[in-house]
Amino acid sequence: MSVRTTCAYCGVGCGIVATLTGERSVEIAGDADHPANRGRLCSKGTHLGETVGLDGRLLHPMIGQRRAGWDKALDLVARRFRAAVAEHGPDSVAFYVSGQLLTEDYYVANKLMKGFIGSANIDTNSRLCMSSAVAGHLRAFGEDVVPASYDDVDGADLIVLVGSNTAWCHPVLYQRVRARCAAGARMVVIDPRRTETAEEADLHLRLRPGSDVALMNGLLAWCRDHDALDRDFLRDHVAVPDGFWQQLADGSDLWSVARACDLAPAELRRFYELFVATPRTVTLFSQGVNQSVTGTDQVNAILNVHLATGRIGKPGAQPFSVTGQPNAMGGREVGGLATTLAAHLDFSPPSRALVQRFWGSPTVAAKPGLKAVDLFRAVEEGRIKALWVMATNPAVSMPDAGRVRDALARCPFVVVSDVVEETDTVRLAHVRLPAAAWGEKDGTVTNSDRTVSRQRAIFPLPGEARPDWWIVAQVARRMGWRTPFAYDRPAEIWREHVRLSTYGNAGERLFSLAGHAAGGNAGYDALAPFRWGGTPFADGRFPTADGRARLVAVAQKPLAAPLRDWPLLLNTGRYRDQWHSMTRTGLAPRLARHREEPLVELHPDDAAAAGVADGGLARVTTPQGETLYRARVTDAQRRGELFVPIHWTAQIASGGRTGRLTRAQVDPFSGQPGFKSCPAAVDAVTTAWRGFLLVSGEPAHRPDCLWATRVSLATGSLWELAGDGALAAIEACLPAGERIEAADRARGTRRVAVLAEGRLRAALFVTATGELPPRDWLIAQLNAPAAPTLLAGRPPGGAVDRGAIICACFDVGLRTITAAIRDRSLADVAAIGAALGAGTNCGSCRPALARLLATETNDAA
Ligand SMILES: Nc1nc2c(c(=O)[nH]1)N[C@H]1C(S)=C(S)[C@@H](COP(=O)(O)OP(=O)(O)OC[C@H]3O[C@@H](n4cnc5c(=O)[nH]c(N)nc54)[C@H](O)[C@@H]3O)O[C@H]1N2
Ligand SMILES: Nc1nc2c(c(=O)[nH]1)N[C@H]1C(S)=C(S)[C@@H](COP(=O)(O)OP(=O)(O)OC[C@H]3O[C@@H](n4cnc5c(=O)[nH]c(N)nc54)[C@H](O)[C@@H]3O)O[C@H]1N2
Ligand code: SF4
Ligand SMILES: [Mo]
Repeated sequence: MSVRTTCAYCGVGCGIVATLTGERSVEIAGDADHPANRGRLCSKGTHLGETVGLDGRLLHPMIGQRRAGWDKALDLVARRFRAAVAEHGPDSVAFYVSGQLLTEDYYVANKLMKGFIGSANIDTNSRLCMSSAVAGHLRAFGEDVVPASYDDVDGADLIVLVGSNTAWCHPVLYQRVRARCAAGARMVVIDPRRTETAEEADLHLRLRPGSDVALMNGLLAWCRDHDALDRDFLRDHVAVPDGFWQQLADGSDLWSVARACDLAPAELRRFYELFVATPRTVTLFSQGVNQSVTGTDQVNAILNVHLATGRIGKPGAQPFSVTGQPNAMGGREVGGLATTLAAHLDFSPPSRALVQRFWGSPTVAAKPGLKAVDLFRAVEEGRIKALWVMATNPAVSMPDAGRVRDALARCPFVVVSDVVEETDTVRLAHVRLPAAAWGEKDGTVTNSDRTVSRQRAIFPLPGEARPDWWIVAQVARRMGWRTPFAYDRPAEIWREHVRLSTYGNAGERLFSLAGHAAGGNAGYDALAPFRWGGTPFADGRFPTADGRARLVAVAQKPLAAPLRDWPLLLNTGRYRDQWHSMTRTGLAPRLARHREEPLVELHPDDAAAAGVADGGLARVTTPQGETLYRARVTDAQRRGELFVPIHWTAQIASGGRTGRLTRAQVDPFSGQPGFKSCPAAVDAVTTAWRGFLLVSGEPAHRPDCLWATRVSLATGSLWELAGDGALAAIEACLPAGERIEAADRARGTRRVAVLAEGRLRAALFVTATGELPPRDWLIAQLNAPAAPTLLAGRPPGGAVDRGAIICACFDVGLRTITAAIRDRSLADVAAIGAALGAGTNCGSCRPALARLLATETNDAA
């Protein structure tokens, strides 16, 4: 049986054909007919099948540590929310939801909070993700509409990627960008880091973090001075505030901008000239722009340039804010942010009246609710008496996450709906509700380019898991609103959502799903991907009162000089093969090996100053907290700037807890936190020993030492370790069995292998000063008959070490690739593919392959 569905992960929204191969196993292929990906998938999508097992799943409602029936759990939730509202008013309760809910789930949660409880205290993790883009769109266009589509990428001659590591975070869209470049388009990357995306750019502007407004204002001034404004478009379709051009003149000459951005005037000029010469330009942006305390201004600086040069609403000429989560866009459509009401309506009296009439509800929230950071502040201060978290892990992903965790621990009543049993947030819940996961749910998602697709169930619901919409509707009914929440299936919710989008909408709101509810339940089941909104702004009309877009005067804010105690800036972001807090990608062995440990990447000069060695441990400290990382010394970082990943949690590692480091400063318009730059310091951490533990299955207990990170394997788990204490505690993690041991006092090494029936069950390798063997061969020995060279950590014939896994699809390591490039004189990425298979499936590793080719050829020359 094959099911057409949509990927669980990013906002590209790739179509998948999933073929059931067993009770809980599935074969994943790209859907050749889906407009978002035309059959392609990245490493994460390709390996979705490794994440659908039931180990670690939350399968029953839990009250405290006790299993409870659904009736009991739902009654308790309804009673506690009702009691809080009765005693302290509607604003004493809150929902914190997620762009990983389906549209139908989201719609019901929003309806319950805003229309029936009567508060707008429902905010979403999209606040942390693209609320600055939303605020920027509202200021410029009057409605939160992303005008671009993926087809515009296919039609662009210049693609500018601002604050986006597209190759890693929107990989299938990135392949479309590269295909366009192969056909002659240019690619400019604006990012302080030399990412794999930047490595492939025709021009990489490594600007000073936070200087994007200066750069874009400089571009706009350059366009004006070089006769590149679209005067007709400005006259007919854009409102320009008084004094806009005079204000822009300040500090927008090439030299001042170059200084502000820490760029060479010549490279800046090259970008500006390229832009002026290329009418068909798409500027694609994401978190490097949004996640800033000046994020909304940065968005408007980009939109200003596109509006003033008429590069909007035309094929191949668009600003393009891409969304991160699979249904971030759907969340915006239903009004899941505390600052919007529903269906792109706001809290104005006529909008409220309209929505209230449509819902037939007793009340509608009168004002915007608390934005995420304020919401958790209210929890901390005891103003929120009952909180319901759905499909997000705020104890990890909120800024200053340690404080959020404390706030959750103090909240009188916390409900968490999740698919896994243990997360850093779930741990703090009074009631845990088992949600249906990807592969079990039915509904719709909207991707970055407004394409709505169905997610369809592949498996039956396991245990007592239920879809999120069902759980919310059940609570609503038990709170007394039976009829408005009498849904039996997601199709009914979808039809209501479609009707609301057209209700009292004679074209004032571009968001309309008119015509997409037809066909009843069967039509919903068969719903093919479609894009709403056509080509917005193609006629130059904008959804403002006067039909004009707005230029918004924005000025570069002064950037603070480094502080004495916090001389560095901490930048945070993503790895290619992990998704957020790793509750799902962390299960996939093939995804684990790209980057096994959380790294702090830092410039050689900063490493030298702090005494940090490549491959050693380093402590990153900020005013909020501290945590450890493995150090990677690299000139891909600018001097003075650190980069760390957001993925590792207490479930997986003792260190790498990035959320604790970040600060809760937000953009004043959007409330989005400035995750990308936080004052920080780094220092070296030395330990008495370093080692690794390899076990079939899980260790007897979790290794407890200064550094312990878990890596999923197909046959068990690998733990990278470092510490000072005695090894007895670590050895206690080994399973029982026949032991073979070796020790070398001089080098402080100790090696233990545990066998059962002659097969390797576990191994512990520790060293005080020496080297540790590569892990690959030993991993392959797990459960195999013990080789005589086990304790040497290498095969009888000598060393084979594939190195870090570059190609996750075919499991090809770095050393294998470099050797093949050298020995077989491979000249391009295609030749590597032909020789090793690497890069020929999902293509996510193609930038890495290109870089290996470049370094190997350089070394050879
Ligand atoms: N593999 C993977 N893919 C994902 C996700 C994932 O967890 N893993 N998550 C998804 C989600 S929800 C999101 S929101 C997207 C995020 O996708 P991206 O926005 O591409 O990802 P990030 O790594 O957060 O940050 C992007 C870049 O912004 C740069 N940057 C930092 N400061 C500045 C600055 O001041 N100016 C500029 N111009 N750039 C700056 C950073 O160096 C970084 O390379 O990814 C989605 N896709
Ligand atoms: N420092 C720093 N912090 C960041 C960012 C950054 O760049 N830097 N990026 C921010 C951004 S853009 C984002 S989007 C957030 C992401 O942060 P989170 O949303 O906290 O991350 P996830 O790990 O995706 O959490 C999703 C949770 O929902 C569960 N889940 C999965 N599917 C379902 C389902 O169908 N139903 C239910 N009920 N639960 C489900 C998962 O098990 C998991 O626990 O992080 C933000 N935090
Ligand atoms: S690009 Fe990758 S993660 Fe994103 S939707 Fe497509 S397959 Fe999934
Ligand atoms: Mo995001």
